[in-house]
Amino acid sequence: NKRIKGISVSRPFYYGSIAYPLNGKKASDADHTHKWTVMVKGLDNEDLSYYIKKVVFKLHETYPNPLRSIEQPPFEVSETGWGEFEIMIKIHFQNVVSEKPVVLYHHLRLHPYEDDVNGQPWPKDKPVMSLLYDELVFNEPTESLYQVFADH
Ligand code: SLL
Repeated sequence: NKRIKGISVSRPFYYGSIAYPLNGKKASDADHTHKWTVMVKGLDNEDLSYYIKKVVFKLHETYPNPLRSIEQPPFEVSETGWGEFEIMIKIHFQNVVSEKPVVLYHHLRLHPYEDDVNGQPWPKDKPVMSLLYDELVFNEPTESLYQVFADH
């Protein structure tokens, strides 16, 4: 599987979280205040599975089975809870990519940092989103990866 010297290819994606206040709605646990989802997703909901094999999310150890391995899209985990913490996100690539996994860290946000832009308090039922745009860059891709990307 020969590599192509001197070039790199890249793919855009989003990663992060969205959290909804439960506002007293029943959760599995009475002290849970939010429902949240942490995710790795494509732009315009592009299916990323042609180059991503699985995504492992490492949650806080207060969660049962904190290592959550998601083997097909959507690459996301939804939970309820009461606290913010750092989530480790490990992206494993399909064999054709011939690259080691990439590790990202995301701070799960449940609470808005500031009041609304108008100086109004953040509405109690408004979700809090922390979604970041990034690009996965592959230097000197294999010829087969180059072909897979050319076909998508
Ligand atoms: C904090 N350092 O104290 C953080 C830890 C952990 C949040 C937050 C677990 C819920 C469950 C949960 O929400 N953990 O036990 O099911 O803010």
